[in-house]
Amino acid sequence: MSLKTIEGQLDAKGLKIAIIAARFNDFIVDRLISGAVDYFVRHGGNKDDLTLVRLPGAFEMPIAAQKMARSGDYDGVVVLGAVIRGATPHFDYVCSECAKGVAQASMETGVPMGFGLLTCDSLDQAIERAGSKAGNKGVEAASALLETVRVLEQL
Ligand code: INI
Repeated sequence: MSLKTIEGQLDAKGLKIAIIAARFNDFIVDRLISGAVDYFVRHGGNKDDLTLVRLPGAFEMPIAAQKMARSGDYDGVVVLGAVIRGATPHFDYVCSECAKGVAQASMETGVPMGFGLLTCDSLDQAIERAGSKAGNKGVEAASALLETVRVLEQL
């Protein structure tokens, strides 16, 4: 039995992508940005079709994601940041508002968004996910976005 299946090709050719990145923990986030940019370019994307927006922290990213998605100028948005747990509950608010806001912006606008927000208990965990032991979550977010853009085109 053959099953009708819709899948996305990992081809970034011609796509206009917004990359929204936090300045907070920039030495980690810069590695996520490099990973995402490298991924798009190695999958046929043009660097000139990528737009990078820097914002203070993860909390500010959803509003920019929403505005860029609403502009109609982008096929997809990838959000990159790193939240590292401190001594107070601040971490929980920043993580949940960022996740909720990005999901809401994506659903409202119909523009797919890759969610590359590290939510770590320690700096070591963040380093591991920014291009070392546990890979690069910027690459994973870029890849998930690309696949989703190409699937949505066919639905
Ligand atoms: N923002 C981050 O992106 N990462 C963090 O680890 C973080 N911590 O831990 O505080 C953080 N806070 C700032 C927040 O995103 C806002 O920029 C700030 O509250 C001003 O609105």
